[in-house]
Parts: sequence; structure tokens; C-alpha cells
Amino acid sequence: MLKATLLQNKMRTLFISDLHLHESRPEITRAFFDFLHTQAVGAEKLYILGDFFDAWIGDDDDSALNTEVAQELKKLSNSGTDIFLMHGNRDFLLGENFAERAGAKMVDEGTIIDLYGHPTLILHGDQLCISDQQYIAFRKQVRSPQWQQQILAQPLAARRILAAQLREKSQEMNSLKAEDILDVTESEVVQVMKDANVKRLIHGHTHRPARHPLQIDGESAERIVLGDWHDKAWAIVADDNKFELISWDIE
Ligand SMILES: [Mn+2]
Repeated sequence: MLKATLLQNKMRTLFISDLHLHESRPEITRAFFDFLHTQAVGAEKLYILGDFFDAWIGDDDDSALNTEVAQELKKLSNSGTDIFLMHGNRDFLLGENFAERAGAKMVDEGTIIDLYGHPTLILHGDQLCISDQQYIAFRKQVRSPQWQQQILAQPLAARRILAAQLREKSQEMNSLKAEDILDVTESEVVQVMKDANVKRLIHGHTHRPARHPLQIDGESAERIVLGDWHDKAWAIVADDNKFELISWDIE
């Protein structure tokens, strides 16, 4: 059960990622709604850093899950929390239409936010895993507007079949286990942080939640990795004097 820790301060920002919401895992959806109702309500901002949905075949997919998730986010948005959605490698087809229904804004990968005075780079994280050239090529293809338009032009039923085929094609790509997901390439992390001129990076994707202190040009920096939601849920809670990576059990 979720502990009501440190969460009474209104000026706080939350980060989550890799919920992999799917009809087959209703307990995760319940845990997410519980999180919205207890932790997120009253927060200044909520960032969802990708792979929020396990799959996304277009904003016109009006499944019960998608509709309910949009409604719950919209309630939070209406209560005064700004919600930001970032693409992951599963839900890269999430679009403005869904965001609008959810009362959320899409936020680009690689955005630098001012987190209570700390410039913070936010990413999904797959772009840091550069040792798999095949994946990098796949990513380039599926992120191209032309490819996406071609896919979205197909009828919903055809896209459902395509999604199922994509999942079958690679068992590994379908796995949520950390050992089946590549970890980041450290040199790429340093390069990306240098390019952005930040000392703090938050990402998900690897399903390896941790805080990694590092040195960049002789200065202390930190990479914080959000966890995926399965037995446990993970979030970052930040305010003007705290920054914590927290987790709790999903029942
Ligand atoms: Mn991912």
C-alpha cells in the first residue's frame, strides 16, 4: 500500500515511466489510479516519461483502458496538476488527440526542465542504449513521420493485427525483464549530458531503477533511472528541497 510520505507540499513535481499499461495487467492500472488519487493529486506537475502504455496503435483506438486512463488523467488535470507525456519505444504513436483528451501536453525527449532551480534533462532512455545498432535503425524508422503516417492511415483493425505481429516478431522486444533490455552506454550518457549542459538526467526504459552519481568535467552529476511498474511502482518526488526516488508494493 502506498505510504503517504512527504507528499503534502503542493509545490512538488512527480516523475513516473514504464507503467506498460495493458489490459492483461489490470493491477497496474489500479495501482496507477491509486497513485493519481493519493500522490499526484495536489502536485504541481506530473511527468510520464514514456512506455506509459505497453502498446499504442493510434489515438483513435478507443479501448476501455485508453478511455478510462484519459478520463483519470483529465480529472487530475482539472484539479490543477500539469501533466506531461513523453513517447517511449512502445507508445511512440501517442498523439496530440489523446493528450488533449487526457488534459496533458506532449513533451519532447531531451527537454531540459527547471526543476526547482536544477536544470534537469528528461528522456525516455532508449536513445542511450546505442550498442544495439539494429534497434537504433528500428527506432529511426518508427520515429519517422512518413512511417507513422503510413501506419496511421491503415484501418484500426489492420493496425491491431500489425501490433500483434510486431510483438511476435521479437520475443525479446516484448519482454519487460531488465535482463532482456539493454542498459545504457555510459559514454553516451556523459555525452548527452554534456551537450545539454546539465548535471542531472532523469530517464526510464532500462527497468533498472537506481541513482547513479557520476563526474562530468570534474563536477558531480547524477543520472536517476525510474523503474518499471510490476511488483513495485516507482516514482521520483521532487520539491524545492527534496529529490527522492521512491517505490512501493503493488497489490
Ligand atoms: Mn522503453
